[in-house]
Amino acid sequence: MELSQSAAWRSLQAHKLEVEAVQMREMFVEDKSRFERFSIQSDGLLFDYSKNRITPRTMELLLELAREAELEKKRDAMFAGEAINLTERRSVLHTALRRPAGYTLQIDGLDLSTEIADVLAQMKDCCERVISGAWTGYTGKRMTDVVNIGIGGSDLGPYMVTEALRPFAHGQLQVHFVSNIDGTHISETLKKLNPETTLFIVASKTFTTQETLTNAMTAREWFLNHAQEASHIASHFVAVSTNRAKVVEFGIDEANMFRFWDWVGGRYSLWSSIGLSIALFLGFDHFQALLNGAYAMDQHFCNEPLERNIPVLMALLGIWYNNFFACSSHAVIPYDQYLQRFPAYLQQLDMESNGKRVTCQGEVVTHATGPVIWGEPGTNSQHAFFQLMHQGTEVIPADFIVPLKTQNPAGEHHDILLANCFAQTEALMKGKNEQEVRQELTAAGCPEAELNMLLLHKVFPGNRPTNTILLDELTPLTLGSLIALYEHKVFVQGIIWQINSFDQWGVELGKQLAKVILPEIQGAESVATHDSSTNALINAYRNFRAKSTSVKQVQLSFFD
Ligand code: G6Q
Repeated sequence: MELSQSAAWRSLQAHKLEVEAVQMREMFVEDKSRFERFSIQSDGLLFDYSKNRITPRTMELLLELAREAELEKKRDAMFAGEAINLTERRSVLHTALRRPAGYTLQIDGLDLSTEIADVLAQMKDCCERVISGAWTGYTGKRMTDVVNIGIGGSDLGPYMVTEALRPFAHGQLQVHFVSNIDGTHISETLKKLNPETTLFIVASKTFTTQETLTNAMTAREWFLNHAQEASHIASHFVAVSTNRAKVVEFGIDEANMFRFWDWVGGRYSLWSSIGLSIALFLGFDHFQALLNGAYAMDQHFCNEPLERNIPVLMALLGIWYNNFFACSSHAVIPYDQYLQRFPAYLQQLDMESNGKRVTCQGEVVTHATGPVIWGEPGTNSQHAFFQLMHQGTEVIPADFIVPLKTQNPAGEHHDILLANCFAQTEALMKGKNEQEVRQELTAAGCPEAELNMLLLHKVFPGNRPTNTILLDELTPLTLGSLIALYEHKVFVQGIIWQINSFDQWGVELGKQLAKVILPEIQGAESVATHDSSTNALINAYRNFRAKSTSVKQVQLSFFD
C-alpha cells in the first residue's frame, strides 16, 4: 500500500491541522511536565525532544506509523543478517562489528564472531607495534605519521572520529586524511611528511575507486622516489579492503592487508578495519570503547519500547516535519569544536542512505524522503545562518548536540558556550511576538514612528523545533553511542519511507560519464559527442591544456 494511503499517515495529516495552530510556548505553559514527558535519559546521554511541535497524540500517531511499517520485525531482520539490502542482495551487519565476541551468526558460511575477532586482533597487534615503535620504516626509524587514503565511507567516518576524539590521542602519531582527487590534497599533505617515518593506509572496500587508487599511486611514487627499493613498500603501506587480489596487484604485502566484508556498507564501515586510522591515532583501547558505545546504543535500539527508543523517536520527529510540514532540510549544530566534522559525516550517512525515490517494491515514491542535512558548530553558526533559522520563511528543524563537560576548561568559555546553546533553542521555540517587541521598544524610549517602522523586523515567529542531545562528556564511549544513534535513526526512516537505505546507485552515473570524458580530455580530437555545454567545457580545458606546458611541468616537479 502507498504510504500516504495508510491509516496512520492519514490520521497524521488530519492531526497536523490541529497542531500547526498551536505555539510551543503555550504547550509549555499548559503542561508543566512537558520536559519530563518528552525527554529520555540513557547511558551518558539526555535526549530532550520537548521543544517540538508535538502533543502526546502526535507521538501516538507517529508510533502507529512505525508499527504499521513493522519496524521491530525489520530491525530484528537487520540484526539477524537477513539480506535487507535488496538491490545489492546483501546483509547489513555493521552492528555485528561492535558486538562482544562469542555470539553465533553465520553469513556466507563464515562464523562472524570469529572472523571479526581475528581482524580486531590483527588491528590491535598493528597498533601496538606502530605506537610502541617496534614497527620501523626503511631506515629503521619509528613511524610518526599515518596517512589514511580513502574517500566517502572510507574517509568521512575515521576523519570525523579522529577529530572528535583528539584529546584522547596518545600523541605518538599524527594522522592525516587524503580523499580528494584534486592533486592539491595529496601534495599539501606530502609536503608535511618524512617518507622514512610515514605509514600509508590505503582504505578502499572495492580497491577500484579512482580517487583512492590515484592518490595511493602518487603516494607510492613519492615514497619510492626517496626509498628507491620496492621492497621498502612493505613497511610503509598497508591496505584495508575486501578485495585481496587488487591489494596484491597494487604491491601491498598480503600480511599488511586488513580485511572486511561485503555486508559492511561504506558509510557504516568505521567500526571495521576501516577504523584502523582511528585505532592507530587513539590506541586500540579507545577504538574498542568506541565500539562498546555503539553496542550500548544497539542494545537500547533493540530492547527499549518504541515510545522510549531514542533513535525511533528522532526518526519519527524527522518524518513529522519532512512529510507533514514540508520541511526539506534539517540542521545539526554541535556545540563542541571537536565535533566540527560531524555534520559532514552525517550528510553522507543520512543523504546517501535515504536520498532515494523508489520503494523496495520498485515503485516511485509519492512521499518526500531524505531531507538535506547540514550544519556547523555553534557558536560560529549563530553568527552565520541562524538569522534564517529564526526569521526566514523556511522552518528548519535542528538537533543541538552539546557535552556537559569540556575537554578544555578555560575561564568562562564552557559556561558561555552552554548559555548560548540553551538560549538558541529557547529563542527558536518561544520567538518574540509583536506585543513583546512593542513593550521592549517602548521601555527603551523608542519614538512611536520608529517603533512602527521597526516592529515587524524585530518579531520572531518562534515555534521552530529543536532536539537537544546533552552528552555527559564527549568520549570514545559516548561518541560511539551518538554515531550509532544516528545510524539507527536513518534506518528507521528508511523503513517507514519503504526505501532501501543501504545502496547508493545515485553516485554511479557521474562516475561512468567521467570515464568517458577523461580520454576525451587527453585525446587529440575536438569533442562534439555531448550536449553543447559539456562539449564547450571539455574543449575549453583541452585548448588550455594544449597551449599550456604548465600541467606537465607541475606534475614533473611534484615527483622531484
Ligand atoms: C558509502 C559509499 C561510498 C564509498 C566510497 C569509497 O556507503 O559506498 O562513499 O565508501 O565510494 O569506496 P571504496 O571504499 O570502495 O573505495
